[in-house]
Amino acid sequence: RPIGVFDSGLGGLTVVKELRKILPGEDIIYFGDTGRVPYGTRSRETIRRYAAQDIHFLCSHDVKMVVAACGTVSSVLTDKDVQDIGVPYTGVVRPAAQEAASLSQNGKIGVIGTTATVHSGAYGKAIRGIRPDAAVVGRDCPLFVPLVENGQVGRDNEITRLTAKMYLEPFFKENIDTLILGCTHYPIIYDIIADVMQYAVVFVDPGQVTARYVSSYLMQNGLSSEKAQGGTCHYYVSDQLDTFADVAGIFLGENVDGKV
Ligand code: DGN
Repeated sequence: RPIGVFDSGLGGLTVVKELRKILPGEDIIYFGDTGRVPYGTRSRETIRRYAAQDIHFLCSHDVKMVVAACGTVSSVLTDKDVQDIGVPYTGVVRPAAQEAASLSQNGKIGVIGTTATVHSGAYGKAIRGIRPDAAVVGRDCPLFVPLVENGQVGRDNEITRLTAKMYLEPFFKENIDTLILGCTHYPIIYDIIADVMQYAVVFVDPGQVTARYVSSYLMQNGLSSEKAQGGTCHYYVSDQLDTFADVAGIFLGENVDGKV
């Protein structure tokens, strides 16, 4: 049975990329809600309703685990929302919060993400649940998603660099030592973010940490083994099939022609 992964659009493919590195023998079904992206600017109720439909779609493909590869969805869904889906579920917030809580020396942790993610306070809650002394500072960076989707990436990109300075420089006053890249799109502009932060913090990429979590969960529960012989990946989108290959390439870092 495949692992089911979904996102509001194609950003969640950054998580698929990490999963495929760490679990190359596993089959994956990906659903990107490209017809309704972005979720990050929508209300909590709307995001929960959309996510329930996305999960339902994946479960109809008999997946063995559901991964919400989206900072926004992971921040907004409650335990109750996912308790009846019938297969194990993880978002990206808990694994990333765990990692940040253990990596931070001074307990001052920054989180960047969409407006919905930051306003939900989910990272702060998850981190303080593990480390009550932690101080979590969130900042939404709504321009990063459209910049990445419009190809304004690459270390020398002046527009994205200026935008990053506007969003990130205030963190210097806060004395954070750890920064969570709390949105699927941010690993794509990691070089710029790290330059602006002068490499003075430890970065947590929720996609990477979540892929490690999924791998150990499946292994520990006998749902995966080193000998898995699959490795297929099927992609489903709710709209814009014609631009899928181009946009997916940004996030996967490889050509996906012919696999949709
Ligand atoms: N995938 C979303 C996230 O990680 O928050 C970003 C895209 C969006 O819905 N705004």
